[in-house]
Amino acid sequence: MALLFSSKNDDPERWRDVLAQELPDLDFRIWTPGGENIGDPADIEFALVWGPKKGALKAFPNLKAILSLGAGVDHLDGKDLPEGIPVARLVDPGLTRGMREYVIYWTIHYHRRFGEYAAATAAKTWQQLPQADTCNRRVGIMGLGMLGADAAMHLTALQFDVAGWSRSPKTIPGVTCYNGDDGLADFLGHTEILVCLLPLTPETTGIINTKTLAQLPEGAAIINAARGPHVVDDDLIQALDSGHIQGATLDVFHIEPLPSDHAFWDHPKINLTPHAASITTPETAVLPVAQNIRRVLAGQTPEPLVDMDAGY
Ligand code: NDP
Ligand code: OXD
Repeated sequence: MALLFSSKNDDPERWRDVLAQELPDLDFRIWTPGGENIGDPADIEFALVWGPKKGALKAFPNLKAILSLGAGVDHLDGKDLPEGIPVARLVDPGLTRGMREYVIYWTIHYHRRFGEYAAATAAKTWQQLPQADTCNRRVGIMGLGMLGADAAMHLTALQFDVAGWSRSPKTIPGVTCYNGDDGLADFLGHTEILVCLLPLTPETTGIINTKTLAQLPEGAAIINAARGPHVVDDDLIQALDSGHIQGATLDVFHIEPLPSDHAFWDHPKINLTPHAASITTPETAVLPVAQNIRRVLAGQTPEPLVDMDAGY
């Protein structure tokens, strides 16, 4: 039983070690562009990947499952994958906890105006600002999946006024749920702090643009922890410069690493993190990965299965 590991972002040796503890019989092979180390392609039954080379996975005739090293699967293109092989994305409690922290931290940053206090500190200005109550602060989460629903529930526990938007209708206790194109304008109109936790699909690409930003109330803030192309960069800069949007926290970008000449780096109303909202940690992520391998070996499908037509 062999697994092919292919990722430029993840440490193969760390993954080899943690997988060996869970599945001692697993033969761990690391992708190399020339095919060295891979051995006989017929041995490969599992592929654990982030951004594999186009078409590369079609070379393995006995592949049983493709396991994503990330929650998002926009690094995979259905056209490049072998037909009929299940693809599972990563759902890891450690990844979920990391995202929860990121969303709560930046929500509180805007809610409690800590950016303004940092600026006042730099100017040695002693001035208290009015303090709003969480009950009156409206936070809107785009995407109510594993990460969005978790963040929504924890913000609700902090007594924020939380809404969410998804493709299909949802019921989450304490969260006002909107869905579909018809629900978007209402959702945005009620959102002072907008958190994007959508998957990147043709429908969600460019969703944070001049039109949707204008639907947010004056002074709203943006937190994008999903994917860079959800945002139309120039539209966001314009909305920040006009003052309609007070600030944005961006973890993800069209090009990563963010090019050094990109306007986001120097923008006074933008906080940046380097795709670090929640980093996949092999020590926790190995459990769902190993569980999926066991499931497939037992004749079951890996979970959660990706609908490659929908793109998530
Ligand atoms: P899920 O697949 O569990 O959830 C996706 C959610 O988005 C679902 O609620 C889905 O609706 C909704 N959605 C999808 N398409 C649309 C649409 N067209 N209109 C409205 N809602 C839509 O994903 P996760 O929560 O696990 O992850 C979300 C994303 O977060 C990942 O795809 C990834 O890009 C990003 N991510 C970023 C990380 C970082 O460090 N920056 C780390 C991990 C993930 P429905 O429920 O109806 O299907
Ligand atoms: C993911 C990511 O999708 O790290 O898991 O962005």
